[in-house]
Amino acid sequence: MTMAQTRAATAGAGGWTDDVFTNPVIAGLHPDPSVCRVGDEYYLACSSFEYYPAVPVFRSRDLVHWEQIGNVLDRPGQLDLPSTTPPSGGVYAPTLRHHDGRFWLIVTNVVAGGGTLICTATDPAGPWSDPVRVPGLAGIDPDLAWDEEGVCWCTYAGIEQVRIDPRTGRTLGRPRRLWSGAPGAQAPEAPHLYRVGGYWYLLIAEGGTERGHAVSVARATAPDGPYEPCPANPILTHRGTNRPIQNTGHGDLIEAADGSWWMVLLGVRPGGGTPGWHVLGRETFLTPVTWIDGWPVVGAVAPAMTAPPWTAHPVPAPPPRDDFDEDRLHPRWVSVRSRPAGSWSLTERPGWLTLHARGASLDDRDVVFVGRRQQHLSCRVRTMVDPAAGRGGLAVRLDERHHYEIEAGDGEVRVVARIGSVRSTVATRPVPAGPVRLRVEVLAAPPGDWHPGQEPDLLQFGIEQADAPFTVLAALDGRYLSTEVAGGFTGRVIGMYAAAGSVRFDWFDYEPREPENGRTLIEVD
Ligand code: 6LW
Repeated sequence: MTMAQTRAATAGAGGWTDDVFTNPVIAGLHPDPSVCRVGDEYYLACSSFEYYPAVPVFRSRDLVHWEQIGNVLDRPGQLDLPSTTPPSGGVYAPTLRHHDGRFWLIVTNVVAGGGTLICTATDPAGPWSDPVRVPGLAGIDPDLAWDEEGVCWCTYAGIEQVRIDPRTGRTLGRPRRLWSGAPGAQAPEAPHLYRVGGYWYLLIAEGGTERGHAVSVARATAPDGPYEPCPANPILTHRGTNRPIQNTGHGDLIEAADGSWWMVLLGVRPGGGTPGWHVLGRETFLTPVTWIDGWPVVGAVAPAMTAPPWTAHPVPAPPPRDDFDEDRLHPRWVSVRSRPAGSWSLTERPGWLTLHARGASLDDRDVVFVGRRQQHLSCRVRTMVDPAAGRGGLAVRLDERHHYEIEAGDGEVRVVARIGSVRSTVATRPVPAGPVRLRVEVLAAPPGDWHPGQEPDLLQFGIEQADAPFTVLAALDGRYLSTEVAGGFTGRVIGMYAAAGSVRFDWFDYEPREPENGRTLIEVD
């Protein structure tokens, strides 16, 4: 990799210089992207698992710069994730389409009593309708496609298909097996169905969402087949390569306003030594598609790629600091499973976010937590916490069994690490009464220093005081907050929490950092 490519690989979300854009276009925990176009605007939705609100929705004018405009399931009644929802359960793999003047979103809620849900909206920023349930559908990764007669075909993992009435959720007829991808390949899933020219194309993922992930395609002259597999399958995979982006799969195709074709897909950026740990979850990437002999052809997905000729619509990045001065939270803020009224307030102390503990800690499924996805391999996260009436702080979380936090309360701050069944307080420090500034510095390992056992990143936890800009209390190996260690489908989320009483936060600041600066190690004090 050249230095420019290395920069691009680690730069974060959808930047661009001259004629090059950087992948991922939506960094951090944003997998299973599904995209549609209305005129010259693009809309994209992706998975959210146990986080609430669910199914983030983005808008773009160029497929490269994306702005989050809302969430599909963002009010109780639309979605109630019980505390029995396991990590990586919940809401995943949506399909977003525009048909008949409306946006349609179909998604699965993978919890007992969940199932397939369909929501509609005229404005993709919301409000979205209450979900219509599809009780007759027994598979994940549902897709919706309409034929010329207006018949709606729902295709899902397996790969199976059934006609449905998307307004009522009623299935019409019996599901039929369409195609299962390559013989012997695991997990045929993520189907999307498109009419292009004289054919119906069935795009699927196969090989599992780990390093073997791939995209394959088949075509037919009718939506229900029979399907003929593409002789060049898989049309995209990075398996067995040394490419910096891995696990590429779960794609969705889009024809741009200028007639060019593109694929959005998920991938990961593993770091450190062997076997490589990815810590940000599965992210959304963009890559061009051409058509040859009636088949889509997809090149390898690179950290820096030639931008679409019409790429010129940067989206203003949200300010790094959230001062909690507005009367609502930005849609990027997520909580774990739910955000019950009464557990949080922006008005109790104006200009502060107040969190009221519910007797649960970060080890529990109903912790009171408000956070955002970590989107950069290196970043600095700070918050000002007032623990006068409770105990809480700043956490980096993968799930209930994998998290690091710095917590203030009872006259001290402490750094706690939870890794699987091991839980340990690794540092404590007395602090004067009053608000405390907490900081987490995430330092990506520089690729040049590679050795087999190297950690993907290092997380420094500490406090900022008037006479000491950053006192590091603990530096912890990032591999234990990676998907390869914790398992599951998610990635890191960094945020504020209350473990006891009422804890108030004046501001929260998330600042991307250049990985090259990252290794300016500060000694643990
Ligand atoms: C999703 C499946 C997959 O349902 O992972 O990578 C699952 N693909 O299609 C969860 O995101």
